[in-house]
Amino acid sequence: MKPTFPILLFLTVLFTACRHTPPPAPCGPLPSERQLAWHQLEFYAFVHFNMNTFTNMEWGMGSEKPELFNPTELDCRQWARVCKEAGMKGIILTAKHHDGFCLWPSAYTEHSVKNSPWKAGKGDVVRELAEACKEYGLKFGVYLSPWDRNHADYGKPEYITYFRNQLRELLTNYGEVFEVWFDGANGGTGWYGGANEERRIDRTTYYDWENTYKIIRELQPGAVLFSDAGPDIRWVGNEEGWARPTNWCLLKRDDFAPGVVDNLEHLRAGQEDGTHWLPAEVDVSIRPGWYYHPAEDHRVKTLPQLLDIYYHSVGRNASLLLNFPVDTRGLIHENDAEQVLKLAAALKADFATDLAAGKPVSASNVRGNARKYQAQNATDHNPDTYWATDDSVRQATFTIDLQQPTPFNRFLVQEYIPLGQRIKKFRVEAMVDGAWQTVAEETTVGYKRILRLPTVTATQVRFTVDDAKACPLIANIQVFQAPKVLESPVITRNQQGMVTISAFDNGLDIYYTTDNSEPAPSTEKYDSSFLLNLKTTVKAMAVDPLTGLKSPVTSCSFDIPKTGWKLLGDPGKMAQAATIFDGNASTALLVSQPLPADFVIDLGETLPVAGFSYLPPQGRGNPGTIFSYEFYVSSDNRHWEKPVAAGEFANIQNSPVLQQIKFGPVTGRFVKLRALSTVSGQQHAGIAEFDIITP
Ligand code: FUL
Repeated sequence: MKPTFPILLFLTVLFTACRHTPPPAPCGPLPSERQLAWHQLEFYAFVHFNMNTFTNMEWGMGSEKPELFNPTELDCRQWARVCKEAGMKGIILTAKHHDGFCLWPSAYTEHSVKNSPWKAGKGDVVRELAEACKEYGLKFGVYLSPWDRNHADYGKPEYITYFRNQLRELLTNYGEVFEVWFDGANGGTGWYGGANEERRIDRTTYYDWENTYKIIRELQPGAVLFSDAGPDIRWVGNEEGWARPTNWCLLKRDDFAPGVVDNLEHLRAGQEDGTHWLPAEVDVSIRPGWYYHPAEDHRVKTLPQLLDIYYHSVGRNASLLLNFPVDTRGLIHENDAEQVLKLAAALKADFATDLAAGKPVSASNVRGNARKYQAQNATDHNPDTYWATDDSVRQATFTIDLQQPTPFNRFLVQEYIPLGQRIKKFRVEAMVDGAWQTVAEETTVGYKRILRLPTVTATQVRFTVDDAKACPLIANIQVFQAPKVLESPVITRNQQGMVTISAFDNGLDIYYTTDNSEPAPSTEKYDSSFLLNLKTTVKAMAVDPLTGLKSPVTSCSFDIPKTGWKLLGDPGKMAQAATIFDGNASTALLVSQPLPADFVIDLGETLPVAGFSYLPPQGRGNPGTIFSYEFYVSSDNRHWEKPVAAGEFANIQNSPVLQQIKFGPVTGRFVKLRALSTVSGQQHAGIAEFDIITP
């Protein structure tokens, strides 16, 4: 029984230490309860669905007739289902966008669903979504545009009463609302009850925001308010899907107002010396537009793009508000659903196993040597416990013993933010073959920071705080080994006939064939671009050498090489001519000349021509997209007989994908594509990629 006394003594000392270790003092501005609850949502959906969906616009003028609003299969439960399956925590709906059309039967305007043919004017999209969210356990939020290009009183004090009445309707009749979203776009041209004029307002005073916010606090005390200036959540200063790696949840809030931002950088990175807790929300659309445009059906963001967005938002101390442009049926389009579910599956795989959980951990300093603040609190998956150091500490290390060589490529860390954001500088090191290697040197942490790292095989991982505003408090540390992103590779061939194949992730092997056979680890391994000067099909796939897992196969058919091809014509055209043969869909030739416009191409040799392919410019709004055309073949560039093909690229406006036109073979050295009209009547025609089809 000898050890009993020392153990008792030890326990007594420990107990005393715990009792007498005061908690850390708060540091700087702190989050409110509603902000803390919002931080935990991390990933939720935006839905842009409204009048613009039916007019194919991004910003309506306000003069659109309610009769145009008529979804054929509207199903808010489908939206909720997709969002739930994607791991999102809520949905924010554009109840009213800048054109003023209301998705609920507001008592204060005729410009709403009640005058639309949808459900014979008896429908209410806001209600259907609020109910669907409830059914699927999602939070529900509203976007109410302060700008209203429909309302006759916009710009006068009367409009503020109208705006507030609408806010009251939305916040009273549809259950709990978690976020109210106010856009910064405000004032400009509009219909304004028929006035058709430009109206500017003073963005700092017109809405009397302080009193407008009071309505929200009164009716929905738990809701966070979003705008360029908060007061609860700030815009991140871009609509591309990223925050800065250095990202403070702090801002000098009084220097900003909705729609009044002098320096976007402050919104992107926050301000270390900010006066208020004002964290960033990253809003981005899954397509180029916020609203649905059939022409963007093939431009839904891919898994690698969505992963970048996730890691550049949630991984950088911001939340992610990902937009679905619900389509004219009233559904999240299947292409969008497919990509977001791929994202969800990839994230699940990335964070499947926490390699730090249950492993021995140690810290260079523990506050008062107290159990309450021990290192283990950071790996216990309990967000309410944290590892803390003594007050004077600004540098500290935290080491995880992985116990055996373990590959890892993700490092996740969270500060205990109820007591403020503190860390200014940190490092991650890995013990590889008995020596420490620095794998990351970073700045802020905040609510959550996730680092994507090259895979290293380590026996220990060390997190070092190098500088902080006050003693660091760490709620969570996790380490993961994310699998590779095995998307099918991209194959391109340039005018010189050089083929490039790229995979989306680093460290993957690519295998390919050039004879239409199936690629496999036994076929050619790709290491750099190669020459392919014949007509054939290239197939490729990516393989993770560590796991043997394979991507789907990409198959790409190339016609004869274009090495000697020349676009003939004026120097303006010639300057950009190469872009139409470069195999790069995102570069295009646009010519400004009255239609009809001719594109004459010298193939360099006499060839049998049995068709051609045309990819229109891929920029937004169908720039230069040819609609009706004629196609000619000539042996000498002087005698152009009748067109060998003529017609319209059917549905090219809605679906600006590769067009292939085939005809009986004709022999010639020169071909001419004549643009007779463009889709939107523009007087410039354009080409992203051009090719001929040989028999
Ligand atoms: C912008 C608006 O003008 C867009 O139409 C969209 O609603 C986006 C979320 O915010 O600034």
